[in-house]
Amino acid sequence: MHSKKYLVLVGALMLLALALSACTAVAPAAAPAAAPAAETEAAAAEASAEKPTVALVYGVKGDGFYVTMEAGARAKAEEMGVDFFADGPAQFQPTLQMPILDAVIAQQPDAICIAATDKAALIEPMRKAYDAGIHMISVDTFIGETAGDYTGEDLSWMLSYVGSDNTQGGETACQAIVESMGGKGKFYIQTTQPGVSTVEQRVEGCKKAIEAAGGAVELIGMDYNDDNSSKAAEQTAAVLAANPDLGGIFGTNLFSARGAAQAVANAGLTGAVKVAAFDAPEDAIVALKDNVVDIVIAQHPYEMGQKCIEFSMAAIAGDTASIDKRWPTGYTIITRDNVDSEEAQQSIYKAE
Ligand code: T6T
Repeated sequence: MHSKKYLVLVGALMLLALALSACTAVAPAAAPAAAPAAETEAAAAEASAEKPTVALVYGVKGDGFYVTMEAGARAKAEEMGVDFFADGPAQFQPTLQMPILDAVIAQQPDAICIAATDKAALIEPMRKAYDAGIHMISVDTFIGETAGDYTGEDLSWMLSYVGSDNTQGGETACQAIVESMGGKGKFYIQTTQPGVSTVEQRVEGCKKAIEAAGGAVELIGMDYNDDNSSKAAEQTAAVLAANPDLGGIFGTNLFSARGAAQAVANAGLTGAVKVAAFDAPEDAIVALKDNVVDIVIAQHPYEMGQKCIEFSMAAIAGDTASIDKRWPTGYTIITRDNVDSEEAQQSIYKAE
């Protein structure tokens, strides 16, 4: 499929070159040159009508993280002359994301950037896209059991994994909370679902930070909220009620942290329970300023979207050698000390 489009493009360029040389080298024979020029125009028009197309399949609709990623991808696509479209499920669920991926494959884009909602369930559907001749790139989440390393044989058909270093992010978040708890006390984690690569790694990183406290910090529990902040708030409220001496909470993503922060504020425990929020929607920044949240880990979803378009275009042009199999996007760590800085303000996610 790619080759057909690009043969047309190459053909058009060759015809254009021929027409130009006909105009300059054989200037007196102007009349016969008119026919090839007309043909060239038609071929060029056909080629430009066949601009490459890249699709983004994100994790869930209306999540500021993916809204920002889509904005980055769209801006880069416009800059590079790429047709772009994006879609994703109403809930962060593989069963809802798979039919969307199938519908995207049916539209035959040249490349797909995808945030897989489950690291196992999406492998076969994504492989189907690759078998249909579509270049495949992971954004945000990865698939498989190799921690996002696509250099091995099994997943070598995946071009790249563009996303945060989530283990490191989780460790940074929890180190900060352990420190603000004075290195001791009870800790609780709010997370989304099993099988989601990003939040799994954040939990892993957080546990490292807790273990580094040498037993003085106790992880009393972890709940799954299904990416639902109301459920996260209810679960956290129950834990707070049962553990009035809780010291710290890690919310592993936007919805987990939102629910945890609401529960802490509702229980009148602002300041007494330290909260780390992964992701940076506007309300996390407000909670930080209000003392409800103590650290916000802002990912760089806009850059993820941009990078994915760049890598897609390199692949479409046949230049896979220039594509990094792993492209870690960084973080902006936001605290009350730097929240008003330009960098922190720029890293706040878009709401729409
Ligand atoms: O934290 C992000 C993303 O990195 C994760 O994979 C799923 O949740 C978010 O989209 C935030 O809601």
